[in-house]
Amino acid sequence: MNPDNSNLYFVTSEEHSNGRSTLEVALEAIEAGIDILQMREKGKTRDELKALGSQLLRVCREKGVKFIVNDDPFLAAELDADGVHLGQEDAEKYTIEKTREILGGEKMIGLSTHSVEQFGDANKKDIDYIAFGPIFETRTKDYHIGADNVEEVLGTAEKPVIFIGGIDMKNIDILINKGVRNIAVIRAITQAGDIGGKVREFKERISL
Ligand code: TZP
Ligand code: MG
Repeated sequence: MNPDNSNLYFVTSEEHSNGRSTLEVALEAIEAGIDILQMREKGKTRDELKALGSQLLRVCREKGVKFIVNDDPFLAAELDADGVHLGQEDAEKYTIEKTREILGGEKMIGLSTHSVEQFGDANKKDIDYIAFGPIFETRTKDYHIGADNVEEVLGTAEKPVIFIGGIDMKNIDILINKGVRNIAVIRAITQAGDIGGKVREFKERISL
């Protein structure tokens, strides 16, 4: 991730893709200009994730899109992904130190945070970016934390912060007006009728 630029971070989810495959959705999103893709498929087996991951990685590499694997540093290493994204529980299970050993120094480690306190802890860790959210209502979590702490988080951040959770065209200006330039999105892209068009719309808004 380029810390000086805006980044559109797309998180896959076949179960929220209106019957389309993640590969199909991802190909359109990559073609249209996402910056980072995270493979996050809770319903797939490890073998399925390996097969899908190697296809996604190939297309991401061709287009200069960073490819991140959710949850599993070993799978990220096997696939030679650009990094891994850990939730708070994953980080407890593997630890950041062990994840770094598994992946090597050049790869990215991202960590999810859900409060200002967790964000403060993450800020001191040997990780490459921090995800903060869910900001707005989302299908994936049963709570959301709102946008009130966004400026504080941005003001104290020592690494790139990616805001996530329920972000769509109707609420993105709330974040943009607070200085946000990195956003992560699932449904606003996976459920768009015109995936490429939606990606370009998001890119335009965060690039202003
Ligand atoms: N972590 C916090 S919110 C979220 C994750 C994985 C889901 C975001 O999905 P959507 O559809 O963009 O609300
Ligand atoms: Mg996880």
